[in-house]
Amino acid sequence: MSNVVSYEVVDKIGVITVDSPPVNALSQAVREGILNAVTTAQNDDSEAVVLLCAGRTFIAGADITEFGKPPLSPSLPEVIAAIESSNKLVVAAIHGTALGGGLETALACHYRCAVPSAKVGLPEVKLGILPGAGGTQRVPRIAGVKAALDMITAGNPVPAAAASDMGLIDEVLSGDDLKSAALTYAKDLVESGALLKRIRDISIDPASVEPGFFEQYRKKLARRARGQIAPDAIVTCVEAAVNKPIDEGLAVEREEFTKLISSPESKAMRHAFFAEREAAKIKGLPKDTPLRDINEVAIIGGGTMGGGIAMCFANVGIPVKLLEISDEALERGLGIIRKNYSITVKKGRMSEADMAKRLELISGTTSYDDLSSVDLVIEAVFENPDIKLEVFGKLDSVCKPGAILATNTSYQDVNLIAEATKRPQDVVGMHFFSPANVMKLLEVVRGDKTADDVLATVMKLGKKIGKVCALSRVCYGFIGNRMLQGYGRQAHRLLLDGATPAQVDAVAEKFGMAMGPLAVGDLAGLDVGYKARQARTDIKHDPRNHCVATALVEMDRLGQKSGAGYYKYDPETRARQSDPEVEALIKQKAAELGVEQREISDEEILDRLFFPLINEGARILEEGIAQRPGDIDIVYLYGYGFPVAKGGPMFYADQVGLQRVYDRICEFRDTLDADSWQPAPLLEKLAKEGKTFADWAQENA
Ligand code: T1G
Repeated sequence: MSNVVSYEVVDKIGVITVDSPPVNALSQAVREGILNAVTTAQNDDSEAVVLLCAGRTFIAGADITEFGKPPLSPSLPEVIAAIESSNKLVVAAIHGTALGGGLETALACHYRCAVPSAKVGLPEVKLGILPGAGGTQRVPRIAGVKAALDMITAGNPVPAAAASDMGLIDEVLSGDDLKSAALTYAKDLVESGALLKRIRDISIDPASVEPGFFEQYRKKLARRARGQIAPDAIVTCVEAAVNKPIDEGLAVEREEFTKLISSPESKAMRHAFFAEREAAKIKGLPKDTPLRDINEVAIIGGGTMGGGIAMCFANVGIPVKLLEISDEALERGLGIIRKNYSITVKKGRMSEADMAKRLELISGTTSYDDLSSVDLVIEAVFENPDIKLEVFGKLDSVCKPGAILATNTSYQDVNLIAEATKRPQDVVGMHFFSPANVMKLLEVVRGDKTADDVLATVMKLGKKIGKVCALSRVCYGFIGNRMLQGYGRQAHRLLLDGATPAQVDAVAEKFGMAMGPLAVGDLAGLDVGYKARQARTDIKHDPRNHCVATALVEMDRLGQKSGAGYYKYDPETRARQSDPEVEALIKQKAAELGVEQREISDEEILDRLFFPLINEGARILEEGIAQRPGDIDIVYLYGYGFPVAKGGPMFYADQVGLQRVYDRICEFRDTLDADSWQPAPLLEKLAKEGKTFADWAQENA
């Protein structure tokens, strides 16, 4: 039939098999293949048709690489219309993940069966678009309006059992042989005289939706939109599913889809999708680099970080040993883990049995001798270089040959740590972000001597525990925290220059940051930076970069945990409130340092916060600390709350234009502070050549 879609009749059942690796995306060839097969089936002796996929998954959606190119016929809506209007039963047989256009194709079928491990979802919102082939019209017709909205606006996959409860799947199959189970199911349907169930024939009674429901739903979404426009458009479409006949609803969906697909937000989110996958690849490392087996893990240090990391492994069934210096500290650490899990259980997101299973995988010890069997150790002790070196010396003496020795340090020199052992090739950085069981980013830090198979193993393992990995070479702060310094510095300098904390944070949050820089300082605790500054006696700290923060700590205003920092916090709700006392303090500090305060525009705040990220990112690229600009974007998207609708700092820079970024940095250099605003040579070069970071990535692929 075609290279990627085949059709055969088995026992009077027509079987359409899509075989288009890696994920059976709906490329033009796949669409055409399915359309031809369905057309053929109309006139042969088959009694029903089964649509299934070879390989690891059912259709994972539209082919994202075709976006932005001229449309090729047949369109997905045409294929879907052909399936739905078939005069013979069409049954979708799902394994792996039926996503986006894949699920929409399945919803055009008259029945859907799935193996128990299958998942279905409409993840389009994560690409800044919406289901464009009937998903917004068909899902509410079978699953109900609220369930459909929750599913489509969140974009998360739903497991087969839950999908069956929602009516999205008619039959959860037993057994592992998808094809034979699906054939049996199709034959049973034929024998029982099952009707051609077309979702388009269902209509929703508008009276079943409470008055004001959509308006309230939009408000709820707006609170977490952070620059995204697709969620609101999804509500518009689902509203049309309720109030209009299906063909009109489909037209509304098409119109909204067309608007979104060409939006800057979607372009940014598609960039993020591919950058995330690219970041997992290490340049120069062959795809078939052998991996080390990781069957047991140990964590040194049972604090918030160590405990969170332990949970990541227990969550995927890997046994973890937690090492602490005393029984008391160990009990405290295990207690925090138990508390974290029980909160999840209380929220209804985990069963008691699941919690018990995970807790059973986490054991405690106070003796390094217990670590002789583990395959990976992650050190998560204090950021004190002497303690870290001592820990690695001990690990070197007790761990078996070939065990991977990782440090979770945020700032220390991984090469120095590696040299504390006789096996520097086995030492690597695994920099988790707090809370480690929640935050998606894992910065994998490659020491000068880290072995290839260690890197490959850690990247793979990172994905297994649900993290998005990005590789960094060794430097102070690695990619993320190194870049953050300029951002934090400018937030502080803006205060001295005349902006208020609320103004600075509001600009960052309007841009889409999860939280403004000063509010983040309060959340993390202002004492953290204070101690870090004190520990760095090797450099001279300019008071203009920290005097207000330092004064706040010395006034015991440590941030949220002490009820006040840059802001005052409501003890009940933790809502932040501007504090005139802080505004007076800022004025006083500015006067002491001879800084003349002035009115600061939002535009200036925006550029002064974000351009330092870009400038340092350019240095990081040039020095080879990061492999690609996309890797830097991934670090910021998953580790620092950068808005995905902006694609990450380097992608954002390309959209603003490197010439403008460069010019503005030069202007700040000349008018504000020459030390902080030296343009990175790579930025200057690309700006002068009229190029983008994306061009650089291509030239250096
Ligand atoms: N199009 C093109 N390439 C894709 C792709 C897609 N939809 N999905 C994955 N790939 C590539 C990916 O870049 C990678 O390539 C390889 O496949 C393996 O992916 C009309 C508008 C299915 C859960 O958003 O969520 O349908 O790096 O590493 O971890 O409404 O891929 O190897 O060269 O992620 O096993 C909606 C996106 C599209 C699904 C598998 N669908 N994909 O995860 O492998 S919009 C999606 C995924 C749409 C309709 C519309 C995951 C996966 P390379 P991987 P994985």
